[in-house]
Amino acid sequence: MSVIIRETRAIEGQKPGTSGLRKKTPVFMQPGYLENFVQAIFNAIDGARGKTFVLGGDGRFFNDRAAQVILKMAAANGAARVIVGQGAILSTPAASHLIRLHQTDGGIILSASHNPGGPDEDFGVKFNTPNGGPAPESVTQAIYEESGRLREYAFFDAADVDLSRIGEIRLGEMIVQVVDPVSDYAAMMEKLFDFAKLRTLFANGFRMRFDAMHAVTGPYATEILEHRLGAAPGTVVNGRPLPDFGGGHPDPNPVWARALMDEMFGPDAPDFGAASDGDGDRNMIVGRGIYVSPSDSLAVLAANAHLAPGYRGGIRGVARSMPTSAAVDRVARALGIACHETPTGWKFFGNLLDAGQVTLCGEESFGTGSDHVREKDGLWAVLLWLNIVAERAESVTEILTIHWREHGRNYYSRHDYEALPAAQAEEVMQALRSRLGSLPGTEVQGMVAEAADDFAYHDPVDGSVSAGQGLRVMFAGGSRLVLRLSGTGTEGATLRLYLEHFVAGPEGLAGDVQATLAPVIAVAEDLAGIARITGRKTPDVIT
Ligand code: G16
Repeated sequence: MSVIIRETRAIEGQKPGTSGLRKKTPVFMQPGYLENFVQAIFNAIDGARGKTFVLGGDGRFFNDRAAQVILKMAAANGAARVIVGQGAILSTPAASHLIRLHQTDGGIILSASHNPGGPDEDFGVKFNTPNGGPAPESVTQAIYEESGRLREYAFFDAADVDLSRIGEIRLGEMIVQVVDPVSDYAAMMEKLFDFAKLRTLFANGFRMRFDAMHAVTGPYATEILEHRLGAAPGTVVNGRPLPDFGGGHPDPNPVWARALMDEMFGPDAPDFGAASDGDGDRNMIVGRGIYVSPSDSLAVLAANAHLAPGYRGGIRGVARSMPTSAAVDRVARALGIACHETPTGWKFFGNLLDAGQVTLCGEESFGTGSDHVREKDGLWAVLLWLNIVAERAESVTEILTIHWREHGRNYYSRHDYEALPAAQAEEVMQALRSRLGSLPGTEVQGMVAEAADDFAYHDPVDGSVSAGQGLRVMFAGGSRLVLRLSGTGTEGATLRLYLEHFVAGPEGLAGDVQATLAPVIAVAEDLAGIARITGRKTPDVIT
């Protein structure tokens, strides 16, 4: 067993996006590719010598192989210890928690999140910093520069480490500490939520369906919901993680979690439905016959968080990504707390959370979380919802309806156009960008534009500026459209159009979402010309 230095060519284009580096699995499996990126991570953080890291992933195809490579590279780079989930499994929020719990020097998470997995699908690697959160732009930029520069990587030539048993194993000088992926996370949830109350809820016949989508939350949800809270066996469906997620998209939205939606809108719907994604950081909440949009979910959680033990003292502030609806802004105003608007990407919440300026944050892309970790957290959101349902003794429909009556309703939808030729997507962006300056004060199809810009974020904590984060047009009365390019797709370009329209109520709170948004959709076509430029008549995915 020895450290060997292997040559690698610098591989172009390994720029980490909104959530680490995501590529097709065969790209990651090319000789030296994963190794190049991992070495770049170590180089970018001044080496791994003497450091401790967390390692785990969502179990998708190549997860196990990649974990072995990373362990051997960590050993060769002089790391002192790597804490790894049994079987190389850790959900993203559980990894974030372990980084914080053990005050490590960061962690490497293997996942392409909600993207499909398998030999021909997607794989991903991301680095989280010692605060437990995704690396900020300064770090991802340094990794990118390193990956284009380095010519060799260090590798420890040894047999694979047995990750199937909990305990400590030596790999050269380094200690590999294999831990149960679920127990520390479950213990944290017990502290944040009223488990006794939730046990009573289930004991009294409350019925729930949790769709783990054959992804990483299966074991977490089964342990917490069925074993610790006494939910009926079978509450968790698709609970066995599979390397290809059973062939589906592990993406908890009405399109990809169709079976759950059908059940929740069917004749024998349970009281509560939820789903989580590949790596466990996203969530979707569905009531009996009612879908809760992620933006509304964030607003309801902010308004009711004080009902759960972990947030009894109230919340200090909230943050949402720019494309997320302004529903939570209205709650913040009512509570008299600050509301921050950040670019898309969980990493932008990190500074605000670390500085204690916000307690809850969320994104339209099915992400919600709090200061308990530095990632969005799917099961956490589900448990907070359950805690609120139990405390209020009301259904999801009642909670949402009462919320809209009090705060008004921000009708909201996102239209995705996937796998577009990059030049076409850029042409659409440019069509709108070129008109931004002339829009304010003008009327487009009967709607008055009040403001328009290319969103730039000024981080109030470290003063950094992130420009070019999405084009937005705000209309009188609280309507808005936003256009941006996805940072997580792996095939061509994905264009996202976010649509919003505010109704103060009490009339018009129960309208059809797409019909209510029709005027904003028409204005978007007028301004950006998506159909005209791309030839696409309808979006690929509507959420
Ligand atoms: C990642 C980030 C999220 C972000 C999303 C945006 O999600 O972690 O914070 O909202 O990407 O994706 P896009 O750029 O495609 O709109 P995840 O769940 O994929 O890690």
